Amino acid sequence: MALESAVIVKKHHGWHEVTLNRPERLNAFTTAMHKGLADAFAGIEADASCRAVLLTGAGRGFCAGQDLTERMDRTVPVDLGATLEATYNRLVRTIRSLGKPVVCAVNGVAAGAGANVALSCDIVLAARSARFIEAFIKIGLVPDAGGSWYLPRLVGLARAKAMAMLGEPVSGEEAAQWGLVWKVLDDEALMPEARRMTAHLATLPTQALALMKQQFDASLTNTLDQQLDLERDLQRRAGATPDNLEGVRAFIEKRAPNFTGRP
Ligand code: T3D
Repeated sequence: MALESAVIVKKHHGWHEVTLNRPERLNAFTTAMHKGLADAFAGIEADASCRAVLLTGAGRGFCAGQDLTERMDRTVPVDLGATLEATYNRLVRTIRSLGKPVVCAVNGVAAGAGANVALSCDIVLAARSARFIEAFIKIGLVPDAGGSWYLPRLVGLARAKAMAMLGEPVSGEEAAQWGLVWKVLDDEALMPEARRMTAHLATLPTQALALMKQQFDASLTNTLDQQLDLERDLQRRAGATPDNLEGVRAFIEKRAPNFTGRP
């Protein structure tokens, strides 16, 4: 019997849907899943016809973080710094630097690194039944996969620290109220809306979206002066794309634009 793949990539017209696929373990990350994700994102990066990505989980959970059964063997010393660098840090950097928007549909519980990988995506939608759990403290660890960077910026230090220190679940509803995610949706509405949104993003000016990713990431540490300089430089690049001209022409000609996403 063929083994089911830990990551499934479904290609749609203009966009790819990436599904974490270990539902019996709430899609907890294994070495095989990290390899599957690295391959999936490498393929997406190389495929110019793919202009947007949707990340979600199979079954009732989004992702329960690291598969703890892989961390039971202590007969050799474990260096979690080394595993982070090779897996989660690489994944988060890949998502953030990908020149295409990544939508995340948090379809259920998102715990530990599972929550923080979700927060690494560009637009996060949560099902009403979703739970975000910074579960690290329950096993004596600290937030990783970018969580200690995203959380204070998204929800403020008070909520970030309490989420990390208490490890209590934050509901989809609270996550939307707090600004942790873009929107909360009824469970049955989540995937149709996530797919509609990703397909729509795939028709937008891809280069401008890629530049926006750079712009907003830099804004989190830049001064206003630095950000004004960056806006000047990135607008110069956006203004040189065919999609800028197409957008202006379409407006003047009172028709829908046909963006190609080309540089
Ligand atoms: O190690 C490194 O590389 C460092 C990086 C670490 C990153 C991290 O993510 S550390 C944090 C790891 N994650 C956790 O500590 C979360 C552990 N899971 C839970 O606390 C709970 O499962 C949830 C709150 C996420 C969900 O609870 P619930 O009641 O909805 O489901 P459940 O019954 O606990 O889980 C369902 C099954 O999935 C269950 O298996 P079973 O009993 O049906 O055979 C459970 O053991 C399994 N499962 C859930 N999470 C994990 C897991 N198996 C392995 N690893 C998991 N993380």
